[in-house]
Amino acid sequence: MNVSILGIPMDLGAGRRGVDMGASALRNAHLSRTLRELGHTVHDLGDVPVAIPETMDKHIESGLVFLDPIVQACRTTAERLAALPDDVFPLTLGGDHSVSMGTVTGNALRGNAAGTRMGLIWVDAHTDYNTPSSSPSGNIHGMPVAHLTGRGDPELVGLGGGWSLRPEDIVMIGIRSVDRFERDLLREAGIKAYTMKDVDQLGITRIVAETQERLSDTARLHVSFDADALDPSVAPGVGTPVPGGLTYREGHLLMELLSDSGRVTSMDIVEVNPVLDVRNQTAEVMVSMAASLLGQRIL
Ligand code: HAR
Ligand code: MN
Ligand code: MN
Ligand code: MN
Repeated sequence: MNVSILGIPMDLGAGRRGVDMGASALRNAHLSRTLRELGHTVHDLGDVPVAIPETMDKHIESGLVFLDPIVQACRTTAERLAALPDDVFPLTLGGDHSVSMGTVTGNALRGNAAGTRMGLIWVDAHTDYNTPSSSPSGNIHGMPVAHLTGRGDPELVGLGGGWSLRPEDIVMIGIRSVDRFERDLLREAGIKAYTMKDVDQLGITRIVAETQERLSDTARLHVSFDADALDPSVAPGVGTPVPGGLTYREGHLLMELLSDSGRVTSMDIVEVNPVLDVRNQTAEVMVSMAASLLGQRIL
């Protein structure tokens, strides 16, 4: 496969600094070499330009922190991805999870498949379904999925130029932190979310089977993997750790089974925070997750 790596070194959507260095940490953990060793052709397209928070006022517009520079970075990201041909597998590196408004939009509008239904598998401790009015923090990384489905700030919603994701084409896995009003919005939208209780009870194998069934009407799948979906013992380098996450093997099994499906056409790795990490462990684990999604097997 032709894999194109694109970094979005942005922490403007998060409540604390550091995930802007995530893309660099993932490259440092031998991402390209690992994927080449699997037989892929890998091109690193470099980074999308992102404003530095210290150079700006922390302007809060209608409850949103750093709205303008986030819109800009997401727009550039979406344009870069939409311009890539169909046979490329884009692997996008955050950055905080607000980058996924750009990555999901860009991938949905990419190549000949532009506009056809794309399923979104959101692997995360959080549902990221706040709107500007429901958000307890104003941090945009808690809001990308709501905006992708057309609710929230008009500029962020408008990134797709009229395109938006259908709520029934989204499946979330690893969930264990949902805000009060966010829960009502999720229910109202009818988005399927597998909590950690579901992971414990059903297991990853059944969850992936159900997910395939549910997303069978979509033409392709995008996997957005927030490192905080993993248990903090496995992935300590994240800004918003929540106890009780996916084990190392659950994370890998999820990637291996999604890889077996042959339907995944793009992936994000987000929320890796090297400032809080232990000897780049989290970046290394996330590189191994990407390798499993891109075909690495034990035997
Ligand atoms: N729900 C909280 C908020 O909206 C925090 C969620 C954002 N944290 C993440 N995203 N890492 O998955 O502020
Ligand atoms: Mn190493
Ligand atoms: Mn997230
Ligand atoms: Mn998260």
